[in-house]
Amino acid sequence: MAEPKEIKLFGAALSGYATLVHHTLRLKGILYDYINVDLKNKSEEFLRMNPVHKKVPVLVVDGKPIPESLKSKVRFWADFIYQKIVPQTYVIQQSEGEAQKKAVEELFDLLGTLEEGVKRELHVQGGLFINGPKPGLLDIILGACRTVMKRLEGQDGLKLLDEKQIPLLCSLMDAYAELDFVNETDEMLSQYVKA
Ligand SMILES: N[C@@H](CCC(=O)N[C@@H](CS)C(=O)NCC(=O)O)C(=O)O
Repeated sequence: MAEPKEIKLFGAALSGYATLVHHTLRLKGILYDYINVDLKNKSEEFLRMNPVHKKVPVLVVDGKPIPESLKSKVRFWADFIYQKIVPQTYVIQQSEGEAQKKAVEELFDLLGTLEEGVKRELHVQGGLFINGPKPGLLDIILGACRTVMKRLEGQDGLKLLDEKQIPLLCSLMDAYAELDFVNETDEMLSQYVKA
């Protein structure tokens, strides 16, 4: 498992937003270096990390800065999965023949867009999960989608998750599928799935 090597937090002593990040890291037992930023005289190093908003906190994981925008990016891609990918799996379920083929092609396009977006905007290099060694909100949403897509693959003999087309998403989803609670849930639910 690739653990992030270096975590830095740029904050300010009186920043409530930064305090929240300190608490979260400590609660999760994550070790980090703290850099206190003088908000009246921001260092070059800090400005390089958050050149747009120039605000603390900024979390830097293996050199990759994660300012507040992460929250909206996660929300954006979570919404993309909810609004586009999940409904598309229903279209596939409810169609057959040529129409189903076309629906599968459309799903491939959506998954390709998601793959690129996650790679470009979110994935911490080498991380088992999107944000590093532990699964986060988007991993949960993706992982839940995987369960549905795998069921559809088994039921309809389709190939929906192709490692060649979406290698990053497949590796993230496979890592998620190894987690105990995922398997427990699958096992519990499988009794309700019609053969
Ligand atoms: N929405 C941001 C708010 C961050 C923010 O407002 N930070 C303040 C300190 S509490 C800051 O860096 N102010 C410096 C400035 O605006 O120049 C977040 O959640 O991270």
